[in-house]
Amino acid sequence: MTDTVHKTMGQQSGRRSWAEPWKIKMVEPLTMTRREDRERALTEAGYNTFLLRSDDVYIDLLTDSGTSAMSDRQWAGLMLGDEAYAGSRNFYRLEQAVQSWYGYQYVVPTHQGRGAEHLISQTAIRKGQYVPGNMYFTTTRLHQELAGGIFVDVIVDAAHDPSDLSPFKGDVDLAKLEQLIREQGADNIAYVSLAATVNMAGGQPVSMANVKALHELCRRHGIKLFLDATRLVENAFFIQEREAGYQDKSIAAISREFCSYTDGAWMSAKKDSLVNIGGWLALNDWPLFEEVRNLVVVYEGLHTYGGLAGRDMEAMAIGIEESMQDDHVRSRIGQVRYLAQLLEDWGIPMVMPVGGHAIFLDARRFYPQLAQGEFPAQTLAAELYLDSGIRSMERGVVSAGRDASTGDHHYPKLELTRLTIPRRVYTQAHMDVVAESVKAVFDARAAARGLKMVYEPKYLRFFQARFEPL
Ligand code: P71
Repeated sequence: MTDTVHKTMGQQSGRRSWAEPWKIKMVEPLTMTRREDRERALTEAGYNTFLLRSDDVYIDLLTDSGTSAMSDRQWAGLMLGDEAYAGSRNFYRLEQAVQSWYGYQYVVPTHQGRGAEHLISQTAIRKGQYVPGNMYFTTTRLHQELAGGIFVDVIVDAAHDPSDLSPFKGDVDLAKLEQLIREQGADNIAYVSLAATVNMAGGQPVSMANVKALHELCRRHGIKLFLDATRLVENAFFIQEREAGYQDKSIAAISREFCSYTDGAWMSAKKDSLVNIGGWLALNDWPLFEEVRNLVVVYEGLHTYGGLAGRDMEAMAIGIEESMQDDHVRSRIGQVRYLAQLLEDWGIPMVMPVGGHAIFLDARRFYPQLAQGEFPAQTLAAELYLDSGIRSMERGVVSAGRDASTGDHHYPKLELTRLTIPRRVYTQAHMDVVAESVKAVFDARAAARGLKMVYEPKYLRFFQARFEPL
């Protein structure tokens, strides 16, 4: 007998516990790995977590992209796939879902987000035009650059500071945008590229006030505003929580209002929309859409399937509806916050406030002894894997790549390691194991020595680069 009185996590925090609005119907066994196996696997993978086999991973927090669990309704939807080459009924279901939940008029499916980024970049950017955005995303910026565009970061300064507690660190700095318009002229701006939430800033939201003001500014100058809607419902949650006047509005209503201030959107449905593959591009402007609809047949497939099977479009249509439910979003972000709370209490350095889809550990503060060129965030991802078999992702100097004109590394202010939480996949007990591993790696931080890059591919180098310990 011990005299310890155990308490639930809710009781420890002086609140009633909450739980997910679903129960588990099917389970997938995980590989339990041993330290010596992990050492071998990581060496074979060139110290790059993208090159690990998932069989060598215990808890996979590489990404929330395509890794979420579908519902029984979505799985049932797969059986309703109409695998016609043209005019599949599932396309019309998807089109209707995008029209009613996001509010755009014209829709093409794409195989995933970057397929849609390719189409919008190729049709809406003229060579040499500027594309201002609220911080870069890797694939988004690359497609803009491949189309001849010049990306300019116009996010608020607070986004680059991991300890700035502003509630809307995804906002566009309107003064920065106005200055760009003044200097370059509205005609030299292809469109404004707005992401909600901002992945590379730590999943930070954009306020409704900001998108509204941005809409007004763009309208005055005749510039289009396009939205990366990949994690919009998570953004809507933060608006509901933090912005005056939105507490009683639903996630669905907030999302729809947000979209109403934009001229179109691209989507990686592998995130918010709870599918393993899929995306779309939607516009309100018919002439531009006509170009997109023509180009999609070159790169993705006919405009009524865009690289997807009918069943994928059905699962996406159902996923869109599920993703917009308040209880779902609350529990999804609640789980991210549960992990964050433990880490915060233990003094682990990370981006604050915590965003919607992930914890971003601050590798600079983990490893002050490492220069950025010794890849602190890549080192932290490697150490976490060695400690417990948890897979995370580098989001620092490796991800930032090289400057297209000078060939030097981009040295981003943020040097982060992302613990990304798939939706509806892991339990609170998994989160406890993750928290304890991060703590163990933090306690051993003084021993870290850093890495050197020994192989570097030309595009999106972080996927395939190889490293060796220093
Ligand atoms: C994520 C991903 C997937 C990814 C992409 C590149 C490097 C590593 C991992 C993808 C996004 C995203 C946003 C805001 C567009 C895409 C591309 N994110 N916009 O976070 O987060 O979508 O992957 O479906 O092509 O792990 P796609």
